[in-house]
Amino acid sequence: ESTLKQVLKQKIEAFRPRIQKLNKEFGEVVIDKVNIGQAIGGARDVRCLVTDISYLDPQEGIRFRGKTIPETFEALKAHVVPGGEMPTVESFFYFLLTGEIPTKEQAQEVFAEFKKREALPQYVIDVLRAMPRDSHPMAMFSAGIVTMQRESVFAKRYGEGNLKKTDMWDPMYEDAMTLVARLPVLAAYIYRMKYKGDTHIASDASLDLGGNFAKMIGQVKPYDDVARMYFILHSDHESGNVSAHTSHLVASALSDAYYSYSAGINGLAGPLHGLANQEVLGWIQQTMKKLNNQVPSKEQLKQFLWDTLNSGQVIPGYGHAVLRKTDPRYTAQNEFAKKHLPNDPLFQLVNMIYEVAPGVLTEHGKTKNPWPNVDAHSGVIQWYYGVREWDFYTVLFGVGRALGVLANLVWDRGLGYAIERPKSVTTEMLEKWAHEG
Ligand code: FAM
Repeated sequence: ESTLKQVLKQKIEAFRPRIQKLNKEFGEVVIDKVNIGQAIGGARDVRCLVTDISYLDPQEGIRFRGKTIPETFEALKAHVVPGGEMPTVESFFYFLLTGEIPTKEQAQEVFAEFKKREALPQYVIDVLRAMPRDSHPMAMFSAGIVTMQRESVFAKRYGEGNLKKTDMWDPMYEDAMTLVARLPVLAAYIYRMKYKGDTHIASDASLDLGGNFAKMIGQVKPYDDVARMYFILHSDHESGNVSAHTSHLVASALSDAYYSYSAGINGLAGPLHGLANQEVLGWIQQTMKKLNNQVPSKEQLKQFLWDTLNSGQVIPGYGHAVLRKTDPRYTAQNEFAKKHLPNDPLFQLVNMIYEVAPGVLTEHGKTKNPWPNVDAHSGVIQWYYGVREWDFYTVLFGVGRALGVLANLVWDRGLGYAIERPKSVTTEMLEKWAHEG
């Protein structure tokens, strides 16, 4: 049994009494109240989910296991790949799951586990090939994931009829490890099949998850670091976002990781969520095209922003349901780009949008947050390195998001979280309560 699994077992067992105590002794303590606006408005800000993997502060952004993004990178310094600047996804996943920084040996074990599990079954390839080649890569990604459900260790063990609730995290962990290991291979297969003439590059047994992904899609250094950075930055954003929440909801019915994460991917595919990064690039390119590929002046840019808003569209990459400041995931990418592609015209345009859009959005007066989110930046770095098939960008997000979602699902099972079942009311009831004040 791997060290990671042993550490997890001990951590989950030590943690469980805290949840049981809260539930039994303090279950009646009120932590929020809900108003009509929230019932109509997507349950915004209602505190009704629990996760210890990450926490999103409206002002400072995400913390993974209590650490900000710069603190996370600093803490994982020993796991930076030689010659690079980003830590391995393997070490980060260990950290997300356990809250502990792994030793070199522990990260090496995760690496070996992934290698053992990563091979994409032929039947997945057959399913992908049966889909029309112009299917959106997110539809292919989701289908590929759900197709592998037949291998779920959780579903099998549950079906055997003697799986104790307190042991459920174990097969969930097994499925999570297999999925995380296979997703980069699945994503790379889709990429090469759809966009690179159906030519494929074999997985390299010597490379870590990020480095191997870069190689399999046909990229060279420093794109391996771009891949590691993307997967880590996109991993988790607490529990209420659409992809994480959907996965948690589906898993709460004791559906396995394959069903749950495929569902989460379907939510990530929406333009208000993960698809925004593809839309940002589309919007930027459209803007450049109108100016014969010249970088616009600030005045011209301002006009384009207003044109977009006036036509009833949102400015993609700006605004957030929880954040109220610039997303530190944007900042981390910005720092990387400053170092590696300072003179890239699209990068310069992204910076110019950052100077102009918050003012325009503030004047427009609708959004609660005029600042950029993660998606305002991601496409531009991909484009620079030659990953120009922007349909594919959300798949990259999906490979990364699995790290957080699956860590959460393992803990959901470990702590025995209940099937989700919020209560709905009718409009007539709302009107009655509105009338009564
Ligand atoms: N451009 C124009 N209008 C915007 C806007 C933007 N970027 N962001 C919010 N608004 C509008 C919003 O549509 C709403 O208008 P209505 O009252 O007419 O419906 C109003 O401002 C209030 O919205 P809010 O409370 O500030 O935001 P929400 O919590 O409802 O929605 C987002 C949050 C992210 C869906 C929204 O800001 C948005 O549509 N942004 C653009 C798309 C995007 O970048 N999504 C990616 C989010 C990202 F972090 C991710 O999931 N990867």
